[in-house]
Amino acid sequence: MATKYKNLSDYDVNSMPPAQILSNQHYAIAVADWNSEITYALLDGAFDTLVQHGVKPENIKVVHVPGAFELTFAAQKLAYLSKYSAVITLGCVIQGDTPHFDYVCQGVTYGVAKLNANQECCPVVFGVLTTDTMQQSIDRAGGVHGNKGTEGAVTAIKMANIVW
Ligand code: INI
Repeated sequence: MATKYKNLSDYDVNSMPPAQILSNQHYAIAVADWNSEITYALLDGAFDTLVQHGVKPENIKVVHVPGAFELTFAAQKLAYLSKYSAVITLGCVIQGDTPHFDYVCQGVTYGVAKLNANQECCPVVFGVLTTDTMQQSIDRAGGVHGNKGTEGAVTAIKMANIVW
């Protein structure tokens, strides 16, 4: 498992673009309200990391959707506005007693992957936790394994600032 080797909040600060550049960029975050005790911690991690690197709080659009399955629609809407340097999706899907988990995970994973393959307005970052237990999610939402939201923000900044 990846987090065995990497803390989600660890990154090389020196590899980030200067705050001066980021202060002129707009970012969007789509966050699912399912398992909000987790996803709001991811939101804090993503938002704070963007601001820490120079993005102005007023240049960060946050959109709430009911569940992870709805993240694709929100991300598509936001991406096609062609206003944001990147869109970050944040969600938390936890294994239950039925195959519903697999369908939600599959839906959002495929949806975000498809968005990245089929549009060039901006990158869409996958900040969705898919875990077997609530504890595994807690550990990745500001716990012992860091914060997936922080990783999402760092990824968004890096993707948005690649010189092609
Ligand atoms: N949505 C989540 O974000 N996390 C979950 O763990 C979850 N579970 O377990 O069912 C979940 N389901 C709701 C789903 O994302 C949609 O909102 C729903 O199916 C309506 O489209």
